[in-house]
Amino acid sequence: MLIGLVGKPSVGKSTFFKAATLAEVEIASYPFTTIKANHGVGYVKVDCIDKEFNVQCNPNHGFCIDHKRFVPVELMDVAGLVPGASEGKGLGNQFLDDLRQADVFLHIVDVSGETDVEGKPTENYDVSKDVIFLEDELDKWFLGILMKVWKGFARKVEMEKSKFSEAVAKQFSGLKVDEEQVKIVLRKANLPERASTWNDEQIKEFASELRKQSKPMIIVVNKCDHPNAKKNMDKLEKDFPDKLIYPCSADSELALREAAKAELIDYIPGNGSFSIKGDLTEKQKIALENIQKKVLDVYGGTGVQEVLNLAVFELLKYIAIFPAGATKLADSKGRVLPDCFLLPGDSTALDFAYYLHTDFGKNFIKAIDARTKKILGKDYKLKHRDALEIVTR
Ligand SMILES: Nc1nc2c(ncn2[C@@H]2O[C@H](COP(=O)(O)OP(=O)(O)OP(=O)(O)O)[C@@H](O)[C@H]2O)c(=O)[nH]1
Ligand SMILES: [Mg+2]
Repeated sequence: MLIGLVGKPSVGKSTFFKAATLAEVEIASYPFTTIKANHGVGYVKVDCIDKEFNVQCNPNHGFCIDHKRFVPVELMDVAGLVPGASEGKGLGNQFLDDLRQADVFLHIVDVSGETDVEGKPTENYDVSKDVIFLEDELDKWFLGILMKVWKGFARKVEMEKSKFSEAVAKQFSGLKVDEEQVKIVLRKANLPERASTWNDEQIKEFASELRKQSKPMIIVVNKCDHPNAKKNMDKLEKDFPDKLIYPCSADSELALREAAKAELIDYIPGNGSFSIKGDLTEKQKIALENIQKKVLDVYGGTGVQEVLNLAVFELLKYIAIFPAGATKLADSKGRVLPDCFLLPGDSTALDFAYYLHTDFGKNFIKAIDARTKKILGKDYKLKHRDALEIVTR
């Protein structure tokens, strides 16, 4: 799974990325600080099941603090996008290509209203403009890819009587479009049956809907620590009542995670408070107090962890599954509940077996629920935080 961070320059994409991954990336107040895409590992937060079993887990990947399990997800931070990017403006559309493989987008916007459309300093900027231009650019990007092959493609599909959605998914697999998504778009968009008869407007609508379906998006309202945040956030919510909008202060999250890493504070990402444990300078103390007062007390958290969880569990509807022996929770090396995997929400016990290993899938006999010891068949529909043993021939 890949989460892509998008947005105009200087909104805090790299700050969000660094807060989530603690990777060393460049952050600065001038536009186009990021040129080459950054890849890193962030985490989603899951209530660990170790507590229920009265054990402490030892994760192979990620970590667990206070029975909160942090499961790795891949993150990508790209260069800032400006109007006309799909035609090569700004840093061009090369980095749009970096975003092809993303499953979900976090559109980072700067709620301070103090950066213009190109990320340069300004005042009273209308933040809603960013939502419109960015989605428009992404639509143009999809349309451009579609149009390169459209004429021949639409006719060929009709001639061969291929299933249209299957053919589109195959043609655009590089954009991670799947057949189900195309079907949903066709149901929603009310387009004529024969694709070769679609006019420009209809092709445009199809591209836009396909983009929305295959790259769902959260509008991450960053810099919510800023004095203008409330006013501009209210406007965004009024202008876009149907969009998923979430407040965030990437800068605050970064400060908290760095302080925790330096053992100055105890802080669990996503929590609404922290406790001081090291010797702080007066400056550090004031900075942390400000984060508590202006961000955590107001929003309940910095928003970084919440947004990652929203993307994976609400938008993409993934679930976390723990492989667990029905009689033994440790692996052969003695590691307790070493793994936690993220699977699509509609997965079955058999899908899980195949996910672990093809041989497990092929030789599947049954699954056992490690909590209840109940036997589950191959069609059992997995639930979030299930703990399962797969029994094979
Ligand atoms: N007040 C405040 N400032 C922030 C926050 N997040 C980032 N910033 C500041 O915004 C500026 C731009 O941050 P970057 O993370 O470099 O922005 P970017 O979107 O990656 O920018 P480009 O790489 O140029 O596209 C920096 O000065 C950050 O310190 C935040 O939550 N609050
Ligand atoms: Mg950047």
